[in-house]
Amino acid sequence: MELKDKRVLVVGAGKSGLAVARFLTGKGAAVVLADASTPTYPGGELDRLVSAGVKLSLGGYPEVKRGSFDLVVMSPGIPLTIEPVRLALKYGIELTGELELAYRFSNAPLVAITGTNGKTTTTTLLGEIFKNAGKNTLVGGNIGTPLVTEVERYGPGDMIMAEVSSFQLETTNTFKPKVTLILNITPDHLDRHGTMEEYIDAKAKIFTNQTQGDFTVLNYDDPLTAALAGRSRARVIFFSRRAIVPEGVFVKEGKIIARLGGDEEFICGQDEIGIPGAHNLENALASVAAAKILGVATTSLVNTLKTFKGVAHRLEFVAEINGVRYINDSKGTNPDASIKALEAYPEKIVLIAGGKNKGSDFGCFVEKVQERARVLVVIGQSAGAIAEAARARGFENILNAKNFKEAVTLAHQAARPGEIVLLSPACASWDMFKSYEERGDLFKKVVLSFEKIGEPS
Ligand code: UMA
Repeated sequence: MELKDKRVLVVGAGKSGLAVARFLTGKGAAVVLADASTPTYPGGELDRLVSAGVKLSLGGYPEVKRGSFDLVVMSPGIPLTIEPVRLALKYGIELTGELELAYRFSNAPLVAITGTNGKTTTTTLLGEIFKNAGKNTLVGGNIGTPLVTEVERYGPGDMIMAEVSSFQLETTNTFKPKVTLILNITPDHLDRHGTMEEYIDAKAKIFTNQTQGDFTVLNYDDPLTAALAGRSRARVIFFSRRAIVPEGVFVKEGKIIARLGGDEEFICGQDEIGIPGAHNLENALASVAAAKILGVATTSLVNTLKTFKGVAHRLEFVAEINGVRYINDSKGTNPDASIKALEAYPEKIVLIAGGKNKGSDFGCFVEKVQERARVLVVIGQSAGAIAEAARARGFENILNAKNFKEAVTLAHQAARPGEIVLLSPACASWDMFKSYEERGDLFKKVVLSFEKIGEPS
């Protein structure tokens, strides 16, 4: 892809847009970086880009006219319904995203991981599996490090583990990973995608360009995911914790078995996996499939499965204070993720939930709340909707918090020894925070302040 002297409009001056602007400038393109608002970066990132020749259009997009740009690169969080996209399509200007751009400059075999839930854990686990197997491995994508920043440092003997979101997949067209994984598909981001069909179609773009020499790893137990098998031209490998699949990775009498290409191999016991919960067993099975497909030695693989303890903000243990365990699951940003978090613990739970609603239905979520929680603390834009759904099912022990710190304090005061205080909001953080990381970090900070003084501050 020739970028020298190309006139490129980069839309969105967040993590993705800044990385793309930097990359394109390095390739000699003439870049305009645009954003609907006026983001500020105390570290001077925008000033550095301007010094490197990038033109800024903040607080609004520039007008896209016929012939005004050669390429438009979208940030994943920006819907494709905005005016610059409409005009780019009208005038035949190429439209792409950071993931596609990074792919075109990549030389290492790529494993792409998507799914409504579990993608960050699985991407991190796979990164550890390949690193511990001696491979120079890039871990990036939706997980936080834009791939475009690093991709050129990795060659054919290395590996790339890419967490990819439906937003990123929407703007791909030649993206063709060696191995793709779809972990599960449940309703999420419907405010952006409109319907489940469109959300599924965006996810399925992960394997659109794969051919016979490639692999598509799918969750056999999840009907919407398993149904995609017929749409991939790659070799489909299933993973399942419930059924014995003809080809793939499954659990038989508590043992994880990989049955691939006619060979059957015992990997390890399911209770040897270091991360808790049924959903994490699925993440581990998917990882075993990808690792075995790409030739990782079983001893090394098992060693990582045993020692890997999970990622921050995903069922992350924070502290135990007066017999109450505090768990940070700020990455529970949709109802299904939070249902899985509620299922991961046998103890009674004081749950903190709420945030920006993405068009989700809270019906199944509040059923699980009723089953597993004793107290529900609601916060944010969707506090009313969650409380109403819970009351409609007869759950009355609901506390309303004015702000996030108050929510954590109320949960702390309500919890009894032997219980769990769980932050798993079932919603995005964007009504109160910049990111789920910021939300989880504040949760940890407030909890740790209780530990220090014994009482809420
Ligand atoms: N903006 C506009 N117009 C709009 C909306 C936003 O100009 O209509 C601007 C905002 O003012 C802001 C910028 O766009 O300055 C933000 O762009 P972005 O939302 O694409 O966010 P980035 O900071 O670039 O981060 C993105 C991903 N964010 C989203 O997809 C929402 C990050 O995933 C990813 O880590 C990063 O690129 C690097 O690849 C986060 C995420 O929440 C973790 N992902 C969603 C999820 O996991 O559910 C999909």
